[in-house]
Amino acid sequence: MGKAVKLANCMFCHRNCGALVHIEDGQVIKVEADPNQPMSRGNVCHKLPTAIEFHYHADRLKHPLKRIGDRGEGKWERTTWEQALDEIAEKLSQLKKRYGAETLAMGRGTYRTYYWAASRFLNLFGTPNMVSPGTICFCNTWAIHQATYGAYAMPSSHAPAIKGGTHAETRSHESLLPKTKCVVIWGFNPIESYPVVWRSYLKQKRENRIKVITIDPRRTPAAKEADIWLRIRPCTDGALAMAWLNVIIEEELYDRDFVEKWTIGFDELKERVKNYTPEKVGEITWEDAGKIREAARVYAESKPAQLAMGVKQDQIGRNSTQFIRATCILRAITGNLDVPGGESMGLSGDVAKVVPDCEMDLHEMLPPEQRKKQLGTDRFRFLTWPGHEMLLNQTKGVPYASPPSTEYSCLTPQPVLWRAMVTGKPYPVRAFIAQGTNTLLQATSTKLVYKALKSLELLVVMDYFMTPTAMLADYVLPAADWLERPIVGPIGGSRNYIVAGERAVEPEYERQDDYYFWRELGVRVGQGEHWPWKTLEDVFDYRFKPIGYSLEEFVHKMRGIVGSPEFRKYETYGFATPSKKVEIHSKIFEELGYDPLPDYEEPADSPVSTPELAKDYPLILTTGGRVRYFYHSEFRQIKSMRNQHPEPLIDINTDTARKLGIMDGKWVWIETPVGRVKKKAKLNSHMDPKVVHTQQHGWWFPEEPGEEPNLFGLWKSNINVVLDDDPDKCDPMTGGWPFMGMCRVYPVKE
Ligand SMILES: Nc1nc2c(c(=O)[nH]1)N[C@H]1C(S)=C(S)[C@@H](COP(=O)(O)OP(=O)(O)OC[C@H]3O[C@@H](n4cnc5c(=O)[nH]c(N)nc54)[C@H](O)[C@@H]3O)O[C@H]1N2
Ligand SMILES: Nc1nc2c(c(=O)[nH]1)N[C@H]1C(S)=C(S)[C@@H](COP(=O)(O)OP(=O)(O)OC[C@H]3O[C@@H](n4cnc5c(=O)[nH]c(N)nc54)[C@H](O)[C@@H]3O)O[C@H]1N2
Ligand code: SF4
Ligand SMILES: [Mo]
Repeated sequence: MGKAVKLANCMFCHRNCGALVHIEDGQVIKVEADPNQPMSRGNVCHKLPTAIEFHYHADRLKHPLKRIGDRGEGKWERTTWEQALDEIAEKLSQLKKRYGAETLAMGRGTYRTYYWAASRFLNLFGTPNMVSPGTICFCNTWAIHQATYGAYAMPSSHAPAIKGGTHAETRSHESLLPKTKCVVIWGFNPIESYPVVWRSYLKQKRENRIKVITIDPRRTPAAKEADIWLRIRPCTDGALAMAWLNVIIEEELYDRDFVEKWTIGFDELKERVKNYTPEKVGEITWEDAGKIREAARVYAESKPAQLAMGVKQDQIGRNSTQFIRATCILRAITGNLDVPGGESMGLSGDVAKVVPDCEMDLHEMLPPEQRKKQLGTDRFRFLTWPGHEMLLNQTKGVPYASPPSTEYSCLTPQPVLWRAMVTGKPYPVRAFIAQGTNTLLQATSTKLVYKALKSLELLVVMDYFMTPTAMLADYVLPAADWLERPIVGPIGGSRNYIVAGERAVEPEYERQDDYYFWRELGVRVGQGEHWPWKTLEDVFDYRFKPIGYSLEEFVHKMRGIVGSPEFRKYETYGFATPSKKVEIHSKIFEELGYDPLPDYEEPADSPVSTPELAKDYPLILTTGGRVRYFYHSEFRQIKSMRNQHPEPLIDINTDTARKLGIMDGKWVWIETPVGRVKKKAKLNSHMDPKVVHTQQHGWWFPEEPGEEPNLFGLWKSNINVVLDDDPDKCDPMTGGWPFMGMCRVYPVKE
């Protein structure tokens, strides 16, 4: 077999950095950064070298498994793919006959695999119910950008090669920084979440090329480095954004020309923000009014500037959409939209020609009557079919704006799905397929999710490892990792580049890639004509055809393409919104029955909105700040990572801890009205005395027994066990649930 070096792309996270995979006699012997992949250019993170440990890990799933004991009992028999797929297809057809296609729901995770294939299957099958953390991570943001200015605003690029990734980093990348004067690091901690991005900020900052404003309740490295650090009360970001708008409008720091020509609703906004003086917002956010005012001025006066938004904007519950709307408007009225060094929009050149996800998903095949059945659309109308259809329509005829795909902006809100599963209302949901998601760990209200999954007639999980979620399944299917499949990303329309890597090795044992699953299942339920491509390689040959390449040629000749930066495209085409302008007053939101202007609302649980609750649960709890050694619930069994961070931690103010009898490094209970879990205390004098923060969500213990009731220690330290996803506490437009709440903390008695 000999030696080979394969040009692969990493998919431990959605940045898709280039990797050189050295193979000897069929074995992977070395994985290193590829200096020639144009997005990463050799700049990778510490996860890449763990690829071999991950790939050959003894606990990786090797064969399809079928449950033989009670659900959760941990009794399995080995089965074949053929048999598993036949049986799943048969069961789905039965359930469809009995309850309608909508009885099947699918859960996807954060981007790690090809979810358009799942959408394609679901749209053809006839169910509108896909759930995803996308509702509280990026997909909402993407859709809100689309509603406000018709396309997603990402970093403009004028460097020879773009570097970027999803989410916060796409709005803030180093290749833009040569012109950028100011970066606002908002609810974003890139040293842990995107180390590669952090390195570039730090460099620019240390060279005095950018000003940094950091908005975070914790003193993160970005807060330490910042010119201004605003330590706000969690979830009051919306109020802060309104105060910035107040200062920028009152002091006339906005781009008058742009506002007059290219926005609608400015005068209404001017009225609205009058209420939000820095003094008033200082009281709401627990931050100094003078600092709030100064930060707004620095942002508005350092042109061009970028808002590097982290995921927290998506996770504050009730006020999330309106807060994100306010940041969109900040960007627009300060003249930072679609300018070099600011944030550019849309796709260009060959990037725009590759067949996009929104074509691959076959959304047009889902009949109108099935769209109407999507759970939650009576209440959460924006990130579901009603809003999705409006977003699809408005992009028509605007070449740089790509229409959204179903798996991006058409998501059933999770809290509604769990309730439908448990109650059978408004209709029975009897089957769930989870792929690339650890449902029991990522979602809040874990007890409810558990009950929902236990109630099903069919639960299929496709994953790398046996997880707590997989323990409850009827079928557990072994997934191919990124060494075992071609990785091409991103062609969803959110980023103006595409990078491609080849399959480095054939899958070990009986692992298959996720595409195989959907195709084979599709063929078995009568969708055969819609799945012409046998392998992922065939799929990408098809998708690259418009630019004249096969996948193999693309990988070896191009490796990646970067759309040439084109700025102020709106001057030619207008914005892809109903009014062709930036919609400060949003017609889409108005038509959907929501407030067309941004505003602030207190979180459902807070010292202000629930003072009674605060008597018993006096501390504000915010969760999930990333730890570099893990990726959500992943890597807990990867020794080289786990050794660096063996146990779950909670950050707590030193004085608060002393008063509560809590010692550094000791176990504490974190209790809310919903339940309690334990973590180790990490004392910190910079935290607000009334705020605690639990690091990296998704804790389970693969070393512990998996069968019920233990489920790999699911109930012990998983913070989502104590958080509440009551729809009344969610964002009213998207159904986004809060990853925050109120709690009390006390020592665990040995
Ligand atoms: N409390 C709290 N909870 C949070 C957050 C928070 O900040 N606080 N953050 C939320 C956010 S932003 C997100 S994005 C979600 C993430 O939620 P998820 O994306 O569901 O993340 P994981 O829990 O890691 O589950 C992913 C599972 O998929 C498997 N997997 C990985 N890659 C593949 C693949 O290619 N194919 C298949 N079949 N399986 C694969 C992994 O082994 C793992 O078991 O969590 C959310 N949960
Ligand atoms: N190592 C690692 N990297 C990851 C992931 C991972 O699980 N592990 N997940 C990936 C994914 S899918 C995502 S979405 C990104 C997320 O990565 P980031 O966007 O960086 O998000 P977090 O690390 O959750 O939180 C960022 C900061 O927000 C602060 N914060 C908490 N509450 C609030 C609040 O109410 N307001 C404000 N302004 N700040 C607040 C926290 O203290 C924290 O420092 O990371 C990606 N990268
Ligand atoms: S940043 Fe993401 S894609 Fe790049 S090496 Fe690290 S885990 Fe892999
Ligand atoms: Mo995320």
